[in-house]
Amino acid sequence: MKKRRLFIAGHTGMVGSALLREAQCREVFDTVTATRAQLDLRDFNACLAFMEEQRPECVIFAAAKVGGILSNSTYPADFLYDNLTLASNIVHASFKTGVQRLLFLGSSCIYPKLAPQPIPESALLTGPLEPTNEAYAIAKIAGLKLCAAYRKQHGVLFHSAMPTNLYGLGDNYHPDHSHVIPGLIHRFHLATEQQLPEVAIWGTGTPLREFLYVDDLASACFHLLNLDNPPDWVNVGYGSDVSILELAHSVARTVGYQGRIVLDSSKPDGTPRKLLDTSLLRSTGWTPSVNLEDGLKLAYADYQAAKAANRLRSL
Ligand code: GFB
Repeated sequence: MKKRRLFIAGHTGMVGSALLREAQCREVFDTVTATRAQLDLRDFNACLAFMEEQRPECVIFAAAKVGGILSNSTYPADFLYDNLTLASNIVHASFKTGVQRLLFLGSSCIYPKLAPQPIPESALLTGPLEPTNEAYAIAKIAGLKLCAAYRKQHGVLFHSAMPTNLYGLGDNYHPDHSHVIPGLIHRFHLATEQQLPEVAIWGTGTPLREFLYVDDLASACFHLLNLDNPPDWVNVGYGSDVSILELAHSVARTVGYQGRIVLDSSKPDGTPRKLLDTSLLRSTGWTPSVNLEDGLKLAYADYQAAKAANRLRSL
């Protein structure tokens, strides 16, 4: 059987590398990738030349400028410009070179700050966004709408998946720029090594977050690529959430930290809750398989291995 030629845009990031691992297990794909040094996805002509040369039939769009709450709120221009540019370049170059199918990855932050919980897909554009990640959210909404518009106007199968907060192998462990799980793994690990009596977590500890292990997202993406008539966008979540304080205790247990957990209320909380309604995706036959406890163990083992090999990502 002829393999489908698949371009994974952004294969060196946490999501892209999970997609690459999953694609390599699925023998139906012949996977194409390009490092940032080989291809600057913010350069439209370079994108077009690459796609013309490689001629993928299918694209998964995992390239993005991402970061946690502090990074998003400190660098809104970078988050908006980079992500808008990536979306318009990759979608348009794919269309111009005859790509038949494209899956665009967004984020649960596209929904209004005070959306009903769990958040259905229909909540999109029904209210104001959470200010700490408005720039990123607007770029992701634009990307989703771009795919839907190309599908409507040109009949190409460009569609989107909106994952909840992700974590897992190859995460970014920068102390300020990372998301909460890698941020806490790093902080609790150092505190254990240095025998510190307490660790501060950001905000009030009360926000609720849903976390999905990145390999589950990768399996959901390939599931979506196999649907004949996928929704324009679909939520990809775990199905339940935890408070940030509960999460901090779980990370402390995973790392083996036994000191106190205190709150640093000078840092922002962000949106109070963002639990996705995943009934649409589940109705197509997909469910996640890694629970938070197991996922944290896998992520911490990866952190330790990366640290020992001096290849910890800290961007
Ligand atoms: O993961 P996080 O940065 O993303 O923060 P968001 C989640 C919650 O954890 C917030 C708290 O309430 C933080 O205040 N938190 C506690 C910490 N300690 C820490 C810490 O050490 N580091 C971090 N980062 N947070 C992101 C968006 O929002 O969600 C992105 O900024 C993206 O755009 C992502 O969409 C999915 O869930 O608040």
